[in-house]
Amino acid sequence: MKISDAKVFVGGPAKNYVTLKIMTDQGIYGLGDATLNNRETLPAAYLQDYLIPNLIGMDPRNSEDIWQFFYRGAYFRRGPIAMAAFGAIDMALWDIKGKLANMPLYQLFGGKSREGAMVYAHATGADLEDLMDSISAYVEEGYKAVRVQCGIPGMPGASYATPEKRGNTRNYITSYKGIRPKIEIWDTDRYLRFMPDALAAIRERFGPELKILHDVHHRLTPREAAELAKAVEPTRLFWLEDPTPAENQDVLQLIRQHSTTPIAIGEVFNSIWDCNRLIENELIDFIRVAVTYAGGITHVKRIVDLAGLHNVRTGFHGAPSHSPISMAAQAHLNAWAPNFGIQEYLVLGTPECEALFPSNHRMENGLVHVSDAPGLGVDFDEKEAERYDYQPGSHPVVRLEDGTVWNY
Ligand code: CS2
Ligand code: MG
Repeated sequence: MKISDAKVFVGGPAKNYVTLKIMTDQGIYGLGDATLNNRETLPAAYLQDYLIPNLIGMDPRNSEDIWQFFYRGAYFRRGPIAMAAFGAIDMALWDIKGKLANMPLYQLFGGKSREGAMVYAHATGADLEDLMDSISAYVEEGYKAVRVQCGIPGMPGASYATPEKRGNTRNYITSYKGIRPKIEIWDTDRYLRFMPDALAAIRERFGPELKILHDVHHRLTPREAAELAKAVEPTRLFWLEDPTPAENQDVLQLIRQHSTTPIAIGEVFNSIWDCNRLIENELIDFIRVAVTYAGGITHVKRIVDLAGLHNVRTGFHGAPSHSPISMAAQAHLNAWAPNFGIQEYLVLGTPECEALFPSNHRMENGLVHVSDAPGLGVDFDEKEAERYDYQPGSHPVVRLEDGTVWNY
C-alpha cells in the first residue's frame, strides 16, 4: 500500500482551517488538521513544500516510522509549525489505519473507557451579571462544566474574557481580522482585586455541583499566581488554567506550596519535552496539549500515558480554531484515556461547518459521544471547501497601562 498523493486546503467558515487529505493507491484516504491559529499558512507551506513530496510512495500503515522519519529527520526539532504539520500527517495516517481495520480509532487504542466524555464550554460576560446569564444558558443546556471569564471593572478590553469583541461564545473567534494586532490593556492589581470574589459569587449562585474553570491566560507572575490560587481555594475550582507562562517551570513549585487549587497548563506546548518535568514533578493536575500542534495522535498518546503515571489528567485544548478533524481525534483519545479529565469543546457547530466536515460525533447533556464510523469518523467536502479562502487574522498584543508589553 502506498501514499499516492496529498493535498492541503486552507480556509473555512469563520476560521482558516488547514486540512490535509492523504490519498492512497487503494482508494482509502485519511484526513488531518494542521490549523495553527493566526499562523495557518505556515504549517500549510511546510506540508506542501517539504513533507508531502517525501510522503508520496511511503506505506501509510507505518505511521510510527513516518512520524520518526519527519521528527528526527528534520534536524531542527519541534516548534508549533512543524509539530502541527506532523500532527496532521499522523491524524490522517491513523484515519487510514482505522478505515483499513474497519474500526473506530478508539478501538485501536484499547476500546472505550466511558460512554460520554465531559466537556466544558466558554461562558463570558462584559461584567459579572452578564457572565451569570451566560453560565445559566449553558447550565440549562445540560453542561456540567463551564469556563468563566469576565470583564474586569476599570480594565476595558481583556478580550479573552468579554463577548462583545468576539461575538457570542458559539461563534466566538480567537482572533481579530487583519495581520496587525489590536492592543489590549491589562492591569494585574484590578484583576486580583476582582476575580476571587467574582468566582466565589459564581459558586454561590450555581451551587456545589457545577464544575467551574477559569483561564488566567498567562497574565500573572508565579508569585501572583500563587496568591490567586490560594485566594480561590474555598471556591473549589475544577481548574485554574495557565496562571503564569510555563517557561520557568521550576517556579511552578511556588503555586503548589501555597495552594491545592488544581492547575491546568499546556495549550501552547508542542511536545512531551515541554511538559515531562511538570508531569513527573506533579506540578500540574491537567495537561492541555492538543493533537494538532503537539504532533498528532502518536505523540499525544505518549504524553497521556506519561501523565497517567503521575496523577495528571487530560484536558485537551479545544478552542474554536481546531477543526472538527482534530476534535474527532481528541474524541477518540477521550473515549479511551484511562486518565481522561475533561475536553474543551468549542466546535463551531454551524450548518456551514457541518457541511464542510460531516460527522456523527455528537454532544448531548455536556458529554461528547464518539462516532462509531471507521477511522476518525469525520469527512471533508472538497466542493464546499471551494467557498472559502484564507483570511489573515491576529491575536491581540497586550500592554500594561504604561505601555509595557505583557503576555497575551
Ligand atoms: C484559550 C484559547 O481556549 C483557551 O483556553 O486560551 O482561546 C487561546 O486564546 C487561543 O487558542 C489562542 O489561539
Ligand atoms: Mg487557555
